[in-house]
Formats: sequence, structure tokens, C-alpha cells
Amino acid sequence: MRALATSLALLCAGCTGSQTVLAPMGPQAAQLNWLLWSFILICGIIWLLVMFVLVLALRYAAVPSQRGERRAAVIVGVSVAASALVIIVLTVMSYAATRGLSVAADDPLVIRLRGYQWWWEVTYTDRRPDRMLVTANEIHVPVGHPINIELSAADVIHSFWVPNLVGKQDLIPGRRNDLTFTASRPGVYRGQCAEFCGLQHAHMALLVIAEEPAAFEAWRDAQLQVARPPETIEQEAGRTFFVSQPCAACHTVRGTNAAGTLGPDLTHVASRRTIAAGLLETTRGSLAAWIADPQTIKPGNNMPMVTMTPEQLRAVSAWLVDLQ
Ligand code: HEC
Ligand SMILES: [Cu+2]
Repeated sequence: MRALATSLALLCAGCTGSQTVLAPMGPQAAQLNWLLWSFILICGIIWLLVMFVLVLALRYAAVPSQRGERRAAVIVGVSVAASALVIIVLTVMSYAATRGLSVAADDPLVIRLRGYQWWWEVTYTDRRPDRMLVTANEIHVPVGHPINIELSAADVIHSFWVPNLVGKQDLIPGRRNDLTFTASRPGVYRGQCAEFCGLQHAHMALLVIAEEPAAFEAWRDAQLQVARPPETIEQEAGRTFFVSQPCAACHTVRGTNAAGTLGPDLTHVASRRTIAAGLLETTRGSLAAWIADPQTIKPGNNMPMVTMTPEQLRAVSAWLVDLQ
């Protein structure tokens, strides 16, 4: 049964990553999974018992008598006591399973996650300030290493939930929450904002990409680089357009003078699998479509439509899709 659920869950994972509580990929998720199945088992047995007693009662409905009433009183008393006991046991189990979720780990990788309407800003902290790193909507983590996520929000309450790994914890403006998890197997795990945060709440996804430590370090070193210089005349024109337009007031591209912080950091935008918080796969076409008309693709989001000529659109998308 459980194996079936797990394989079904993995089957529908696809390229966008798996998103299911039924396939735990780390100790915290395994604990919650254990709790889930224990609840289902215990409550299932109780349901069967109740149905059994119901059938008995319907089948052998007796004529009221004094002896029968005394017996009924005893049965009701015992059932009430049993219900109380079961509730206490479930509460203790739930406490035990969730207690371990926020304990501090030794030497964790600390990642700051800030929720915006409707995307995620991801900051990798480091003792060396020159190794601090800002990216968006995609969290790379090394397998087997404890991750401490510091959660905050810029505007309204959001909630971080990656069912395969851990969850849920709110991101609250003006307050910091903490969550610790470890991914024990490489994979792409999809997460979802789990607190209604406005019009595009359903389009506020994120991916956690768990990879072997060496691959993670290589990813981090690549992300620390400034944006790669344009290689073609078209890309060069794209960069010139970008830094001279409102784009640069909202987005940062390290290595250029674009240093805005209202939108996602675009220094390595093409290295990410999706844009607009999981809405579109990153391709030149989707970048162009997004830039041409972000309000039709994700109505209400905080990126305005900037007017430009078709040549400028082609140039800026040619440049952005090269920012690996
Ligand atoms: C007023 C601020 C603002 C301006 C101006 C702006 N953007 Fe954005 N941009 C945003 C925000 C906010 C998002 C995130 C939207 C979301 O996912 O909800 C975004 C998302 C993007 C993305 C997707 C990034 C990702 O990782 O999801 C690209 C690419 C992008 N903008 C390019 C541009 C370009 C090119 C211009 C100029 C033509 C521009 N932006 C102008 C605010 C802005
Ligand atoms: Cu939300």
C-alpha cells in the first residue's frame, strides 16, 4: 500500500519535480509521514469498530428494559473513556513527531527566504561577505547537510511548504521564523506557497534542488560569478536596453549597473528551470513572452509592461537567455 503510494507519487513527479507528502526524502519528512500513516491506521480501525457496532445495534435492536439500560450506560462510559485515551495518544504522538522539526542542527547551511507577492527571494549566507549570494524561486541544497531556513516576508503572510522535505512554516512580515531540514536523496522537489497571499497565490511555487555536495559547491561557485558578458551584437544591444530602462530599477544583474531589488535577481536567470515562480519553463520564448506582457501571463503581479520595439524585445530576450 505504502510502496504503491510512493511509486505513484514518484511516477507523476515529471520534470517539474515531485510534490507529495507520500514520498518523504529526508528525516523531517519521514517523521511527518510516519505520523500521517499512524493517524490513518488508528482512525481507520476506529471507523471500522464504529461501523461494526452500528450494524450490531441495527441488527439486534432490543426492546427497552432496565437491564438493557444499565448495560448501555456501561458501554457509553467505556466508549467515552476510550475516545479520550485515543485523543491523548494521538496528541502525544503528534507532539513527539513535530518536536524535532525546528531543533537547531550543527553547522547548518543558513538560507534566508523572503516571500514577496508572488515570488521567493533566496539569500545564501556565508561567514565571508563576498560569498553571500542572492537568487530567486529555486533553492539548491547539498544532500545530507542540514539546512536552516530563515523565513520572513516583505508584504503579506506567505507559507513555505515543500511536502517531500518538510513543512509548513509561515513567512510573516516583521518576524523571523526558522525551519530545519535535510534532504537525504538528490532530486527536484516542488514547493508551494501554502498561505493565501492574494491574486497570484496559486502561481507562487518554488523548487528545491537537492544535489551531491560537490555539484552544489560547483553551482554555488558559478552563481557567485557576475553575469557573463554579451557574446553577440544582439545580446549587447539587449544589455544596453535593459540597463537604460526601468528594468534596471527593479532587477539586479551583477556585473552591470542594474541593482534594483523589487524583482528577482536576474544575474543567472537562465540557470533556473522556471521564471515567474514556477509558472513558465525558462526558454528564450517564455522570457520574451513574459517581458512583452507580464500582466496577461500573471495578472496583478508587480512587474509592469514596459513598451519596446520588437527588435528590443528580441535583443533583451537573447541576452537574458544567455545568463546561465
Ligand atoms: C516595477 C518593477 C519592475 C520592472 C520595471 C521590471 N520588472 Fe521584471 N519583475 C518584477 C517582479 C516583481 C517580478 C516577479 C513577478 C512574479 O513572479 O510575481 C519580475 C520578473 C521578471 C522576470 C522573471 C524572473 C524570474 O526569475 O522569475 C524577468 C525575466 C524580468 N522580470 C525581466 C524584466 C525586464 C527585461 C524588464 C524591463 C523591460 C523588467 N523586468 C521590468 C519587477 C519589475
Ligand atoms: Cu501564497
